[in-house]
Amino acid sequence: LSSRASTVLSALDLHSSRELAGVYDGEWSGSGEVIESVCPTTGEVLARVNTATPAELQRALERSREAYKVFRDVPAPKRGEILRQIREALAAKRDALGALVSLEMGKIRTEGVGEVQEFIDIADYGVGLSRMMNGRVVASERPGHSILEVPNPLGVVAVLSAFNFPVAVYGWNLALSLAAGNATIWKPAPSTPLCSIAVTKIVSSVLERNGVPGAVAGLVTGGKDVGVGVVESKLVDMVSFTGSEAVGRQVGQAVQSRFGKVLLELGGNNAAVVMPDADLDMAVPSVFFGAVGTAGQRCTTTRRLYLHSSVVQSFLSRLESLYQSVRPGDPLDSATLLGPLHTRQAMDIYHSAVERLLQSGAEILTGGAAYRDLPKPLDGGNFVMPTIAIPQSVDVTDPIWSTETFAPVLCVGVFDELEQAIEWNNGVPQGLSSSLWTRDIRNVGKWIGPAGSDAGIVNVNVGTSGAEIGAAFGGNKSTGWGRESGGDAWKQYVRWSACTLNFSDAAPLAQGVQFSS
Ligand code: UN1
Repeated sequence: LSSRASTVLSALDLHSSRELAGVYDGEWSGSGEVIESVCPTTGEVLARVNTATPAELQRALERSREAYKVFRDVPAPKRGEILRQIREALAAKRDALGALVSLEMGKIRTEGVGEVQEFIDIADYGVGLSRMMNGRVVASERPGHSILEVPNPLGVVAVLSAFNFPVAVYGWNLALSLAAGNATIWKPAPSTPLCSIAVTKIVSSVLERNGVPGAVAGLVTGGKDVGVGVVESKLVDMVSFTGSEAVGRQVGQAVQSRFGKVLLELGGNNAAVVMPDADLDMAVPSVFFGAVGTAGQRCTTTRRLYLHSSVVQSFLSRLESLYQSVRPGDPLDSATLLGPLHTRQAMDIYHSAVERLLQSGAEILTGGAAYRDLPKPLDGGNFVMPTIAIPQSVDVTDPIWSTETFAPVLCVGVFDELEQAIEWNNGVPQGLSSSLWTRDIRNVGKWIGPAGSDAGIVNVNVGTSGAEIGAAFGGNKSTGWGRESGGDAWKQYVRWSACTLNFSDAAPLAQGVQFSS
């Protein structure tokens, strides 16, 4: 192992000299297919992980169910106290975990650390929530009656997370699910097993210290079979899935067909709209971060840029020079702004998107190719040039505009009226994030109102990516309508009981119905 990688792994006690166990259900196991964690920056194999066999998966699911039965009786503020300790344990390892995210996923260090911070933040939120998951008392129409709406623990929540946020997305779910009194079982992306093992070690040590069954926060690594096994299991009450629209559709249907609950966070195809009165000193660097940050691999990445005709020249010349100044580098190096794509397949997706643009007659303003002749060890990495393309026209039904390409490819269109830009913003299947740049309050009103952006995230003078945890995160339409982290998202992680209590000496029926002879 390179010293670059071993420094990061040893800080978290992940020794890759042997194969790592990839299943945790109170005990560590894993004797299934071996998956490799490959560093996207260098191509180095970081570790081999033993995934779950079908029998190990089944046992982990059963243990989650048993753990739920214990944990649901722990008072919510006590659960919050455990979450507070998890928060402290994460904070103590913040930089080390952030570096691991950077090493294994490929995002730059500050973003890796930021992602761990997001977990810490949502844990804080969950601690507070543990004393505020209030139900309601509803006025009854019958004398001597009360109606309560009671949030009870739901059961087992499975979290299927994507490679691009290998820590935070699990954190959003775990914090709420744990506060709500559930057991959570995590099936991470097969390409980021180390992040999930490191996080699970930190979480499970706190659980064990508190005498709570480890399967309250279980882990099953693996490929598609493990994912399917989790999704189809009746032992799982809710499946929270983050990933592509194609897989999300299968997950949604599978869970729905057994009447489970499902929470989907699928593709984003997010637009930034720049009005004539926008402050370009803010807008240009923000669009740059939104489109190039995380090498274009956030669900919230800016993929479409709609410029008012009066700002096209100045905006694009400034944006282009930022694009040209950016250099690929080791994401662990604090000077790097551009890391690699996560996998080789992502490079293929990037190349075919560029190819499709060229075939349609689009102008490639900058980028359009992989980097060549990078020095060792970066020559083994998945580095591509951030790309700005100007298609011949804006046709949001064309795949150029309507598909999410998980790579740094930004398509530019020009408009004259805000209404036109909103129509384009809303014209794609996805509806995750959107961003308007203006100083005119009238534009703001249109943008956030009934005829405005139909995305779940509707920003003004703030880019499409980089949301805080306080508001519910998620998108509409083919993004799947799911909401995670802040806001009212916690209400999905409980089973609501509507309880009508009769304190009177009579048993009247509702609506005045008479049923006596
Ligand atoms: C994702 O890309 O799946 O808003 C999540 C953001 C981050 C989370 C993104 N807080 O960009």
